[in-house]
Amino acid sequence: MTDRHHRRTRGTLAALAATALLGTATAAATPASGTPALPNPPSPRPTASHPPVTAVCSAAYRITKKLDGGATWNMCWRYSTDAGLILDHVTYQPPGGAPVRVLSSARLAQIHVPYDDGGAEYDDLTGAGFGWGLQDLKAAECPGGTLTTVKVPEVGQVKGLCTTTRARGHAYRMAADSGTGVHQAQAKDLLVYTVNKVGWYEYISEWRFSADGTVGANVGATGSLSPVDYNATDGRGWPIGKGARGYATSHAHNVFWKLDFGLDGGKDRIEQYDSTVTPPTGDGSPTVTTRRTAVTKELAGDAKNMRWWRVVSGTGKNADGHARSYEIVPGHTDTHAGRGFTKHDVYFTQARGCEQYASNNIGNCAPNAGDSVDKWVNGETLTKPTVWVNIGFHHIARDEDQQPMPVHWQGFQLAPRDVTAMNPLTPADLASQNGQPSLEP
Ligand SMILES: [Cu+2]
Repeated sequence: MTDRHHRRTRGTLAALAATALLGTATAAATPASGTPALPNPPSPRPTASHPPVTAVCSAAYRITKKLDGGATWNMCWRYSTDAGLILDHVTYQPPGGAPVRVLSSARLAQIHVPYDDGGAEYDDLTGAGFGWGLQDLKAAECPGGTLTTVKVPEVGQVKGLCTTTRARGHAYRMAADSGTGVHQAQAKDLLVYTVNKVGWYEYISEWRFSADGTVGANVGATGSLSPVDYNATDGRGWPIGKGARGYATSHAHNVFWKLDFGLDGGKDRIEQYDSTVTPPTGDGSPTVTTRRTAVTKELAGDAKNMRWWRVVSGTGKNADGHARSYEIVPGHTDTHAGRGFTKHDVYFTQARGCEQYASNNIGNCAPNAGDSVDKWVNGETLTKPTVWVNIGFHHIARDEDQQPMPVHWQGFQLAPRDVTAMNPLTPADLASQNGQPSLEP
C-alpha cells in the first residue's frame, strides 16, 4: 500500500434493484395475523442418515481436532494470494454422532478501507496485497499449537498458519435437582489463524470452532496507524501525539466474509426472522410476535433490532426431526453508507464461481456483471445461496493506538440451531431430558 493515492476502480453506483430488498422476499406460508410464524412442527420421521464425510485433502492440508467433551472439527485449508486463508469442507462431529457438513467453503471476501476525507480508498484483499503479506509467526504467537508452513507464490515458505486451542470458560453449568452436585464443563475452542500485513496494518484473521458447534469468524486489526495519514486538518481526524496537531485521518475497515454452506451436504435455503414487540394495554404485559420470511430470491439484507437470518439444510434433520440450520449472529458493526456494497449487512446471492470478492472482484465475470456483491443481487432465485457478511468498524484513532496499535476485533458467529437434538455436550445422566420435562410429582 505504498501508493497512498491508489484508488480502487470505481464502478457506476447503480441503485440497488428494489426487487432485491426485503419487501419482495417471498413470505413463507403465513399464518393468520398475530400468530407466531415459527417453524412448523415436523412430522415424525426416523433419524436422517448421515452420509459419511470423507477427507478430500491430503494430510498436510487437513485440520482435525477433537475437543474436550468429544466433539471433533474437521476441515481442509488452502491459501490464496488474494483471499489469504481459505477453509473448505468444514465438518462438525458431535460427541457420539456422525459428522455434519457445516461449510463447503469459508474465507474473507474483502477488507475495504475508505478514508473519511475521500482522499483514499483501498480494497486490501484484491487491491493492496493482503495475501502476499502473510507473516511468519513466532512459536509464542501460537501458544500450545502447531505452526504450519504455507507456500506463498512469489514470496516463498511462510510459517504462517497457527492451529491451536484456547480456553473459553464455562460451556454450561446447572445445579443438580437435589443435593449439592453441579453439572458443569469447561470448554476449549479450536482456533485457526493467520496474520497478514497490508501497509502499516496487520490483520489477524481468526476462525474459532467450539465444541458445541459454534463457529466464530473475526478479524483483528493491529500494527500501526498509517504514518502518512496524520494530515486531517478538516475536522475528519483525531490528534495523536502532543497538542492539537498530527491529526490521524479517520477511516473505516469494512470486512467481508464469503460463506458457502451446503449444510449436511445438500441444498440450503435462507430464512429471515423478525420480532415485533407490542407494549401492554391496561394491566397487561408486552407481547412479541415473531414472523418468518423465506428468502427465496437474492437479497441485500439490513440488520435490524430483533431481526436474524438462518441457513437451513434442505435435507438434513437432527434426531428430533428438525431441519438443521446455522444462525448468522453478527457482532457490532458500523454500516458504512458510502458504497452500494458497504451499505447492507448481509447479502444472499446465487452461487456463481466468478463472484469471489465483495468489491473490486477479480473473478472473471461477464463484462457487464458488475464488480461488487451489491450488483449480483438482481432478483435471481436462490437455489444455491452464497452468504456474504459485512462487518464495519469506523476507526477514529486515539492516543492509545500507538504503539503498536491494540488489536481491535470485528466479526460474527455462526450458531447451530437444531444441528443436534440436544446440547451436544449434554452429560450422559441428563441425556433423557429432551423435550418438556414431566410435571408429575
Ligand atoms: Cu484503522
